[in-house]
Amino acid sequence: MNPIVFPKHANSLVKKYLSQKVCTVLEHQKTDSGFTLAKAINSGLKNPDSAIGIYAGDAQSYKTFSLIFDPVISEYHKGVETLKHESDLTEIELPCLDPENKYIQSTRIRVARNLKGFCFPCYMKLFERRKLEKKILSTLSSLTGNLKGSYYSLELDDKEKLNPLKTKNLGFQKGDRFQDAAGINSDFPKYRGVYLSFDEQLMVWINEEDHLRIISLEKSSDISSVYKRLCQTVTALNQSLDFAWDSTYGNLTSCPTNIGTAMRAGVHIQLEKLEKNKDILFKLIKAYNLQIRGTCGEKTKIQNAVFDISNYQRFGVSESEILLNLHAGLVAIIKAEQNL
Ligand code: CIR
Repeated sequence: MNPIVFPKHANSLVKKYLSQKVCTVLEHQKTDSGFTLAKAINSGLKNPDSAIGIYAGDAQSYKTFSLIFDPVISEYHKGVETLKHESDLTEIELPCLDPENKYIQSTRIRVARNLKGFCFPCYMKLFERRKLEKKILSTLSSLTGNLKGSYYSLELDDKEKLNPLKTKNLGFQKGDRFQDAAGINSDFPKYRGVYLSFDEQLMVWINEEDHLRIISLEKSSDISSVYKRLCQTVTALNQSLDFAWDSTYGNLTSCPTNIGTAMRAGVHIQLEKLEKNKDILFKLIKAYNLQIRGTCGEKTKIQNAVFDISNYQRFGVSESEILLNLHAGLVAIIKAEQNL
């Protein structure tokens, strides 16, 4: 193996913790499916502006390469002293945040899940993607009531004029250069697609960064209702799909920022005054351990003062703690906007 040399200006967590000593121990290790350290860190090597810079190629990667994953996880998921995770998917009642929809345009909660026995998307072969899509589609077809919907393959995109992938923004796009270098885009767009419920409040992305991204969304600020739909879907799917899970790391995901709950709960919120007083907004974001993303997704710009605000931490906290904390943070942010 060539010596691993990160560009001088790279500032990723993987660079910080991949000492020569750790490298020497890990460079000849392989998971049972053949995933290596070189493959895991390729995204960080090719993209010096990576914040994290490492992806898991299968469930076993977290244990095989724990010498590098553990310190990265501990630093990203601040406050996690000993690695351990317990999950709790019980519904929760929270007061409505913005009943007149003055600030919050939409609420979205997603969880990532991967299936036991399959490599993760950055290391999947074409036949595995095909097998996985088929398996997940057969489970989705058993959803009932408001969870019923249709599947739109990304492969149909150019041919079908009425395909919602063309007419609506369902969010599933080819991965960015970070995901590309990790291998997540291989054979794109084959065997990828979006399941959309008829009421358009549930989406399931198949074969994106994780095998499944289960997304519940509403054009309201009703976190409890959005979460209830998510819990119903995850529970229903889990009856026939075996999710990759570990008692230390919780749900196992491609990116170590998502392990644990694998949940990102957030809103699109318009904050015209706070946009001009970003220091106040940033203080509140920090105080409540939240994160801001751009209007159109991670690493995009803020348009029209619309911020995507969500939980930062997904590991070492339970799902209900995430939601309570998000709710409290948004109450404080809306109050600050009103006071300006
Ligand atoms: C990076 O290392 O910057 C990318 N692989 C993306 C990491 C995941 N997202 C994040 O930290 N918010």
